[in-house]
Amino acid sequence: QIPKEQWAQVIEKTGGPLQYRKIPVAQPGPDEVLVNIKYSGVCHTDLHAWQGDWPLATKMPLVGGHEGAGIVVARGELVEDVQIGDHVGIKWLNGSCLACDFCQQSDEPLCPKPQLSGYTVDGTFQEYCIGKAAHVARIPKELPLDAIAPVLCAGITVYKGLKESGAKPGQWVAIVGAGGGLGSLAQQYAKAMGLRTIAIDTGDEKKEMCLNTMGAEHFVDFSKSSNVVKDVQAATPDGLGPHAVLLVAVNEKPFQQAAEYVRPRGTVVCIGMPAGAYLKAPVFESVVKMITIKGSYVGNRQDSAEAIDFFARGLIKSPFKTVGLSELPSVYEKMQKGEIAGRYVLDTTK
Ligand code: 8ID
Ligand code: ZN
Ligand code: ZN
Repeated sequence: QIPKEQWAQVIEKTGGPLQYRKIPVAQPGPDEVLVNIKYSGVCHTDLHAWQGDWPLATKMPLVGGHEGAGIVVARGELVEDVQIGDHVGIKWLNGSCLACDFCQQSDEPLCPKPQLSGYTVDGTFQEYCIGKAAHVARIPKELPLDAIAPVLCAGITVYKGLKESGAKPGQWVAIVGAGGGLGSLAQQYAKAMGLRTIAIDTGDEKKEMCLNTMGAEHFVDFSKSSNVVKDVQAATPDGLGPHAVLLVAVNEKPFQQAAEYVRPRGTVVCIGMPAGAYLKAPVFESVVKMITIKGSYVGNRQDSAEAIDFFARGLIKSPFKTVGLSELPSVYEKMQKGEIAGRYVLDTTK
C-alpha cells in the first residue's frame, strides 16, 4: 500500500532552513519507477546544492539526496525490465535523453539534458522517490540496502575516476580527501584493482581508518605536514611520486599541489568540486613531466553495475554511520567542519 503522504527533507530556498515535513508522494510517469527509499547516503554534493555553491541552479523547492537504495513499489506503463519488488538505487544521474551523441556512446553523464537527483529533480531524502527506469541501478536482493547506499554515488564515482586515471596494477595512486565519503571508498576500489595507495587527509580518526581498514599504505596529514609535496613523493619507493592522483577534497589548495607531486607521465584526476575553485599548474613542470590533468564525473550505467558488483563480491566495505532522515541538519553541520570519517547514511523511517 503506497501512502498519499510521506516524510521528506525539503528546502524552499538556497541556504534556507531544512524542513522535515510531510509532502505528497509523486506518481511515476510512463518511463519511471517509484522507489521506496530505505536508506540514503549523504554526499558532499548535497551540501553544495543546499548552499548554492555551483554555477548551475537547483529546482526549488528541493528534496536533496542521490545515494538512495530501496524497493520498487510502482512503475509506469512503458516500464518492462524493472519489476515491482526489485531492489534498485537512485543515482545522481536520475535520467538522460538516451538519444544524444553522448548517450548513444554510453557517456550518459555528459548528456546535455540530464535529470539530476536532488538537484534538478527531487532526490532521495524522502521515503518515496521517482527514478527513470532506464537509469536505476540494479541491486542484488541479498545485499544490505544501508551499506550499498554510499556505493551509489561515492563508489561509482571513484571507481570511474580510477579507471580514468589509467593507473595499472602495482602502481601508486594518491587519494586526496581520503578520509571522506568518496576518499574512503576510493582506497578500497584502488586496492581491489591492484593499486597501492597513499591517503591524504587530516586527523587521527581518519588516519587510523585509512591505514587500518581502508587499505592505504601511507597517510600524509596535510595540516601537520610541513611539505605535502615532498611527503607524498617520499611515500613511493623511488621518491618520484604516485602514478595517479584522485582529487576528492573540497578545497582548492590540493588541486594546485597535485601537479607538483604526480609522477612524470602521471595523471591527475579532478573529482571534488570546491566552490569557485580553479586549477593551476606550472606549465614548465607539466611539459617536462608530460603530465595529464583531467576531470571525471560520476559513471555510466555499466560503471554503476561494475561498482556494485565489486561490493557484491565482498571487496568493498563502506565505512558508514546510520542516523534518521530527520537528523540531516546535524550531518551537514559535521560535513561542513570536515568531521565525518567515511559516510553518513539516513534511515528514511526515522
Ligand atoms: O562526479 C563527481 N565528480 C563527483 C561525485 C560525487 C561527489 C564529485 N563529488 C564531489 C563532491 O561534490 C565534493 O566536492 O566530491 C567532493 C567530495 O565529496 P565527499 O567525499 O562526499 O566529501 P566529504 O565526505 O566531505 O570528504 C571530503 C574530504 O576532503 C578532506 C576533508 O578532510 C574530507 O575528509 N580535505 C579537505 I576539505 N581539504 C583537504 C586537503 N587540502 C582534504 N584532504 C586532503 N587535503
Ligand atoms: Zn554524490
Ligand atoms: Zn543524452
